[in-house]
Amino acid sequence: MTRTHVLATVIAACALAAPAAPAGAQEITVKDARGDVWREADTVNATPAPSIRAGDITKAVIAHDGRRVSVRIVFKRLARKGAYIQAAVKLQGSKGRVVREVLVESSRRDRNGVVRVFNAGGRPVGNCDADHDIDFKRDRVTLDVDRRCLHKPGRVRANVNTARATGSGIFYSDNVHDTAAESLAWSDWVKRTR
Ligand SMILES: [Ca+2]
Ligand SMILES: [Ca+2]
Repeated sequence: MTRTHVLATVIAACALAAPAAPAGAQEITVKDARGDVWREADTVNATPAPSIRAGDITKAVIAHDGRRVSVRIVFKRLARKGAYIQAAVKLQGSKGRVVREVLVESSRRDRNGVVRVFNAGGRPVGNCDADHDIDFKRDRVTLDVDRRCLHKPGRVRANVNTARATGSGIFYSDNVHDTAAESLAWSDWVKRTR
């Protein structure tokens, strides 16, 4: 799903509170560089914007226990409440390599944000229990899904890309894996704890 596509998509009007990763969950932390935000005037042309702090990821924590897979994305500064922000997190389970994309978005209309889950082909996945939380004060976005959405894998890994948009339609993007504008990389695998 491209960002243009995502922007054009009507945001559903529902918001759920997301619990933090349960104590004892197996988790890994992926650290990202600071000052590696990109400015994207369209879906093709991107230029480095090292002075931009809003939307600059500093780390992501991926956790996996017997029930849920969660990803917490921490920013140098997230955005002002009401701005359009997007966290696109792909999760892959080791069992059958099933991929789900968990998309969290907030906007002026949906300040607390919404979460939706898609399959690898970009089609919505029903019957997948997903929660999210956008914490503007602590500059973080958290999401989690029932691991049954990934066919109960023994290990999972994640790909994390984020973006925010200005009122004039300029995107600023970052990912947790490298200093590129967008990344297809996967994190290390995260085993489940019982
Ligand atoms: Ca960063
Ligand atoms: Ca980065």
